[in-house]
Amino acid sequence: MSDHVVHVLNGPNLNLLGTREPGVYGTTTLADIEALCRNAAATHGLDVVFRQTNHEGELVEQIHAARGALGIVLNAGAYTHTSVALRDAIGAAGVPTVEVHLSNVFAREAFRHHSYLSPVARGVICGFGPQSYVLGIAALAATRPDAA
Ligand code: CA2
Repeated sequence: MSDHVVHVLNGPNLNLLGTREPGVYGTTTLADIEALCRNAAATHGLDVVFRQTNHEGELVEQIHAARGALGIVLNAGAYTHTSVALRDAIGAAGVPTVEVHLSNVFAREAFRHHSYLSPVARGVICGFGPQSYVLGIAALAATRPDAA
């Protein structure tokens, strides 16, 4: 079984973290976030599958591939605000999904205030920088079926 595994999935442009726009997204790289996620998961006895893609259909495939996992921590990037396909994939996969964002999307442009994913997400965490991912993993661990 893969019910001790959390899939941390990242969408478009997040591979550029730490190299561009540090004023908005900080100086932490995606590799740094992967290390944070692996450490956080280990404290809960969980393993991590960590992936990034710039392609919407690939992200759909990665969500499908998470079937049977404990959960998904998903930063879909800009697809959050545009993608019915990702929303349908989350619904179809039936895996608890925490939508995360580095920035506080509600403090930014109006087009970032709407998410196609939030209605099918288990919950949403935004605005805490890389800690949004750590909090997402903690939320899945705290609400897993065998949690006290
Ligand atoms: O705050 C977040 O995590 C976002 O998901 C980031 C997305 C943005 O479209 C969402 O509204 C909020 C953008 C990710 C782009 O990442 C970059 C990193 C470095 C340089 C440029 C973009």
